[in-house]
Amino acid sequence: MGAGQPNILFIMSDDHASQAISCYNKRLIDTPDIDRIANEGIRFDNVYCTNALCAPSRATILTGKYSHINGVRGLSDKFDGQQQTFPKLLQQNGYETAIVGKWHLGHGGNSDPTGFDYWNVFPGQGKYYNPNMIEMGKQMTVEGYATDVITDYALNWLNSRNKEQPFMMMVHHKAPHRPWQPPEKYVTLFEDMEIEEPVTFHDDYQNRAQAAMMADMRIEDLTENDIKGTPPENLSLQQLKKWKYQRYIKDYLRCVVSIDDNVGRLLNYLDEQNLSENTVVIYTSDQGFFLGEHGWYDKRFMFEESLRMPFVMRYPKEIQPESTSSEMVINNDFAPTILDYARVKFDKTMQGESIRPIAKGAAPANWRESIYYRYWEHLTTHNVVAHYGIRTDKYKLIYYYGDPLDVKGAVPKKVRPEWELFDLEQDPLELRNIYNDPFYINIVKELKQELRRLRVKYQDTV
Ligand SMILES: [Ca+2]
Repeated sequence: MGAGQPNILFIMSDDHASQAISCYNKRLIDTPDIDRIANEGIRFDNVYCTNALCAPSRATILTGKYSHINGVRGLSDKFDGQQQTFPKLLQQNGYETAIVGKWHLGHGGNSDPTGFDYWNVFPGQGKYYNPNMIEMGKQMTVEGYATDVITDYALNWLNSRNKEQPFMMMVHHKAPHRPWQPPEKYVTLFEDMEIEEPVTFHDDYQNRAQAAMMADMRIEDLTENDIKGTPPENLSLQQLKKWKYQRYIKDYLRCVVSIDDNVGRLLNYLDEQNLSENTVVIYTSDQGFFLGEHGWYDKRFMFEESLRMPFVMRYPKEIQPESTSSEMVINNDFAPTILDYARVKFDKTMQGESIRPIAKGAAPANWRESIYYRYWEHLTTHNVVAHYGIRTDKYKLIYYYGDPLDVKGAVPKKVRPEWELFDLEQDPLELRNIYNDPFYINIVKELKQELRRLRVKYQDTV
């Protein structure tokens, strides 16, 4: 193995909110295998995606760059695989590389996975049952449940890899993405219990920008396909919402239990092969998700539940067990971090920093104190207004600029621009927009200055 380069196992699920991982929050579910990574390594508590949507987050993770630089601002944009990515750099520097599962960055032309010695991915969103897969360009249908199938292929590849080289494998689950279809063995799990609703379940969207009221992602609007059944007749709107929530959250959690099982399979394999010591294991999700908070499902907004990504990492050689960090991390940091562990240099056009020193125990001097976010897909599915903003440890300032700009797929309709400010200490649930409160005039001024600085720094001044 070249110059002490560790193996890297990057496991990412789709739409897995940290509220549904027990090392972050014990309210909903027990996830012993994901927790094991945190217990034997580090749990990062403030990791944020910079555009809370599947394809954009994936493009940012591969390139270390913001959406407007890597070209994937929304779901209609295809990824240009000719650009620099961390898997390519690893491949050029002694690693054998692979990706299995969800790709979701387009296919054909320049959009097939590049930088991988082996790839076997779903076309588009992928299916839960008997999924179609494209293995190195060849289409096939595989019998089984997606999360198990992906892990099977991952284990097969690990077994057949070239053991003279370090490996980097990305295992990308479709679950627990909509339509939340669980494996057959778990379809009745949680059936006899009532899952507690989140405290903001009955949010009425008052005292906020119109964007929240406009959004079309309320629990009561979940379709029969989503909840796999027909609601009882004569329910009031409130009763219907509560009924649908139980159906929704239970299926979501059933999918998560299966992910956790399959994370366990990979961890066990590393143990059996004596690979645990020399492998960096990461578990994350492409962004967070609303699990009934604010009365919603889905993501897109810069609000905490969708902005926040789970991120746990284990590397016994460097990371103390049961470590935690509250430093602000963004998904642009993943590529520089992995390259840092692999001892591979990268050019500074990547818009992130390595968090390896933080995981080792000390944040570099002048570590960031604010993060920049931008959601570009104006008024598409779920009718969310495009916005950008800044989050510090105490405040969040969001600007709904109300213009579709030239983003592919965006609806060409302008809406009234609006600002939102939340005091995250006083109002962690983000229920009260205080942008117009005179008490915060100076805070707003400072945050706008910092927002401008970040927009210039990241070359996003449109
Ligand atoms: Ca996603």
